[in-house]
Amino acid sequence: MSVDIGIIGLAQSGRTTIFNALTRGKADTLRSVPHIGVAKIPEPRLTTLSDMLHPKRIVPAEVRYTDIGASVKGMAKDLEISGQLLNQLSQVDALINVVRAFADDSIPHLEGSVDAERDIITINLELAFSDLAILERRISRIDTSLKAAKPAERQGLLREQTLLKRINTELEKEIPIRELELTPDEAKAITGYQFLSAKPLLTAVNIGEEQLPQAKSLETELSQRYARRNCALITICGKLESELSQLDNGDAEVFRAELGIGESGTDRIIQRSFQLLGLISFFSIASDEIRAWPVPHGTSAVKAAGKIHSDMERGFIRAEVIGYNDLMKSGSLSEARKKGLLRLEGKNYTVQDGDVITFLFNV
Ligand SMILES: Nc1nc2c(ncn2[C@@H]2O[C@H](COP(=O)(O)OP(=O)(O)OP(=O)(O)O)[C@@H](O)[C@H]2O)c(=O)[nH]1
Ligand SMILES: [Mg+2]
Repeated sequence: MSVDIGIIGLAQSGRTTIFNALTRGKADTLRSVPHIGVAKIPEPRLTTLSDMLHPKRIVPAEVRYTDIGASVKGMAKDLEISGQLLNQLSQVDALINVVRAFADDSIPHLEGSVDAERDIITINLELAFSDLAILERRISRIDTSLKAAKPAERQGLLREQTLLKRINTELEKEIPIRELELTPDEAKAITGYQFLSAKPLLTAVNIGEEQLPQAKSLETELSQRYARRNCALITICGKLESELSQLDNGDAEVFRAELGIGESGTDRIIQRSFQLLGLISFFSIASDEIRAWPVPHGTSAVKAAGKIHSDMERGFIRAEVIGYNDLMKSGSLSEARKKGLLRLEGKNYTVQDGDVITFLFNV
């Protein structure tokens, strides 16, 4: 599975700048076209594992970022933009909304002033409008279908319509779908619609360098107001991070230390989006390669094998599993084996974050 994240926001909010920071890219900020790039998910456990097992290669998990290119403002009204945009947006697993907080008189704001909270609300409304338009169409289409429906079909249609109407009512009260309590069946019934307000959302407040001393307090304050279920908020200095992303890690760290910013802002964005998606990592060790794989919480061993190769899923026999911490305590795989810490697990074993797994399979 590749993880796909869409970067949205108002015009000139810094989307392409943050896209460049995340992907270590050099996309031209002057051109408002879609950009696609890949970022490696920072995973310190890969380094420790590699120090212990000395593989030839280590392969981190990846996230794919799409800088949508167009502003989502007015998306629901402008049908021509909305068709294309919706197509792109509906395919991503999560959204990052870039909101401008940096001050710069040479870069005029669409609304005449810089006001991050206003823009957060605007974007949330845009996502809700887009979903409301889809809901309205679908609800009336069900009305039409019901007239000609056979008794056997009626029940399913009515159930779907009741659910859609309930969602519609909540959205009209400005409650996004990601905040609703849906049963697994209900959630499944609406996945096909790819509602935008149902996607996990990370709001990235793009601050200027001069705001760095307040980054933490601003983040806490805005998070209290806007971070909810499946929705988080962080502050990031996009311009600085995009410059640092062009340096090698050692040099970037020296600069960070000088500026008094500890953790890398891009690492934080990547990790937070990973958490928002409910993903965990397991590690495979095979043919001199250690590799991190992102899977949703609750993934079974056989499905995890399928992430690596469909043959592994089909011919699955067993998984040889050890938790990351157990392996670290043992000091080596052979020591862990001696101590009986390597477990043999079957198809239905639920993979845990940090599991180090070797799959045994038939081809
Ligand atoms: N001063 C300052 N300028 C920034 C910052 N972040 C981005 N910018 C500038 O703001 C302008 C817009 O940034 P972009 O990354 O192109 O924003 P965008 O949302 O992709 O813009 P469009 O795609 O053109 O709508 C560029 O000139 C950036 O250099 C920042 O933190 N401080
Ligand atoms: Mg751009």
